[in-house]
Amino acid sequence: MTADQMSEVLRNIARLLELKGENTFKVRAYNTGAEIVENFPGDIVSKAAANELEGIKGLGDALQQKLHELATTGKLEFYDKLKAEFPEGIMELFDVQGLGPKKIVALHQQLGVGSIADLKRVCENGAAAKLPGFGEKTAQKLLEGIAFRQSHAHEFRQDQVAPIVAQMLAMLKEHPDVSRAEVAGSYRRAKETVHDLDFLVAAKTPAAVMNEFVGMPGVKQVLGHGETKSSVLLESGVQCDLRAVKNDEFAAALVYFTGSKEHNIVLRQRALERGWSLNEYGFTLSEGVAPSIKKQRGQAASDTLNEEADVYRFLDLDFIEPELRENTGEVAAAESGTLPKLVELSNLRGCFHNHTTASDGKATLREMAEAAHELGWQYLGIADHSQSSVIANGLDEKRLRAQIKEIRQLNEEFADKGLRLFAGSEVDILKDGSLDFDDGLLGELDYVVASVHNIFTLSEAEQTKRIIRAMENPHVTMLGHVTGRLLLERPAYAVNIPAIIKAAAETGTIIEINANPWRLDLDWRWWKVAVEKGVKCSINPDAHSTRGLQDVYYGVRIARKGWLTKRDVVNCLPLVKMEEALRTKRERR
Ligand code: DGT
Ligand code: CA
Ligand code: CA
Ligand code: ZN
Repeated sequence: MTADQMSEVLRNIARLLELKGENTFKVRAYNTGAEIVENFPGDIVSKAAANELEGIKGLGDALQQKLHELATTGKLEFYDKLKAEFPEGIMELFDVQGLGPKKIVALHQQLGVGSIADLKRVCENGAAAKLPGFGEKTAQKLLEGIAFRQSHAHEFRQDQVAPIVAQMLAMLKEHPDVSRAEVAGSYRRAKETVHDLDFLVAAKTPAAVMNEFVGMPGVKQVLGHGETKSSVLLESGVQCDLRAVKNDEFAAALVYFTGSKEHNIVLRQRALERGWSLNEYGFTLSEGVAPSIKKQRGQAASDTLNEEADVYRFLDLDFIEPELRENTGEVAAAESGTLPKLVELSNLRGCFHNHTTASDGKATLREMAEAAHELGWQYLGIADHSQSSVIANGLDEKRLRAQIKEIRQLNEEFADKGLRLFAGSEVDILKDGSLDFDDGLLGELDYVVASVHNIFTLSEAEQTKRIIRAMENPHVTMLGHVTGRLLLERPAYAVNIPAIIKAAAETGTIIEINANPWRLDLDWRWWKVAVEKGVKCSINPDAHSTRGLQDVYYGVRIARKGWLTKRDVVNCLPLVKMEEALRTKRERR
């Protein structure tokens, strides 16, 4: 049981209690509990197991006991009983875009809807539209939401699979028969979503490893169980494939199973041109190569391949980082020695898009500053929501001015520690492209992140014009989550990205990679174009808690996938250079 799993159970209880019509205090207690567990700065699972939760603010006796039961038994009787009162598919409904608890209650109580399939039926047959507060338009929107979800069924975001990967690698590496273990496939290539997880081990006698793999806790179904190849479906719905090879085949196998397919095809073609055939076990001489050459070169080259770099060297290529293996020019660049030196997590010196308790964050300004210092950063930008974002408790002018003052004061204290706080704002871009604060106030800030948070349904031309107008404001330092997408949940709104990139270059506006694993926006596929035009990137976690700061990890992976170097990413700059960079656009006119 992990902290995330415990938190999910509490959140699900809150949802089910809400469906039952329980009072809001009780519902809120579970939601608060879920947040506390999720953001707890320590090992809350061990604490719960040891019955040491007393004194944690917001966790009452009842919740403490439930967490103890979960941590020690992996189960919760109260939750199981509660779930049994509802149809099995009820929780799926919470994942449909545009469907909140109130609507789910209405659908459940009045139309007996208990799954996505039921929901689809009542939206199609007109029954949903007749419910109070629904209407034709809502039913249509729900159908679109269902269709989007179904088109991404069996996909998972990075944050959903990262903990599984860590656990699985730990388990495999610990096995006495395993000499090497790696994750391969789309996860290793840092795709924003993956279909399944692929693991590779080097093992002399793989049978015991395969047995342990198919028998591990959390396996719901064994899809395949062979001597060198097995496949399981986990309770979480994630499929994991495991391959075992001999140690001297490991390097070639890792290249093969990391993919992508398209990258592999180019490598294999290159091998053929050199008289070798390449498969998952290594290079062997192609059929038809003259026996004299065979004798001279030896039958197989596999035993000379110890690491992936050896495989690439064999093909006269520089080593290609896994993130780049999508056949978008990486092989040509590896041949000519022009691959970029990709940005690394340790290059970051700070970041800019972060929220505090002043708007919808969970940590105070001071807590966020301390966490940034703990991460070894030189600076942290605070960008709480602006007044139009009412649901997110956006700051009005008065509260923002007060926050600026607070930040300036805190800076005096943190100067000794070597951390600088920048006063910013995540300012809403209004419908016409104007901003939520006037230029006077924006000018008092150290920087501004401008974002679209509503009216996603404008035409592409209008949405593009709206965003470009915002970028034309000299106070707008950077553009937040450019397309508004939520991976697997909500598609990007219609917007002309090349036009946005062009305007960013012309106005000197930085574009963010929103590193929240739900967003990873701007998408990695656009960054080569952006960098060619001279656009700079800021890797921003959009943190709503101290733990959220660590989402920069996902952002760095996506930046690497977009071929970005440390020079392309502004928040790799040391403090003094960063201060200059924040002023550049404003001083252009
Ligand atoms: P996904 O769909 O997110 O699981 O993406 P991948 O890339 O992880 O795809 P997967 O799991 O089907 O296969 C893992 C790797 O194995 C893939 O990236 C390349 C390699 N591979 C699998 N099937 C083939 C194939 O038919 N031809 C070649 N050249 N490579 C393959
Ligand atoms: Ca895969
Ligand atoms: Ca696979
Ligand atoms: Zn935002």
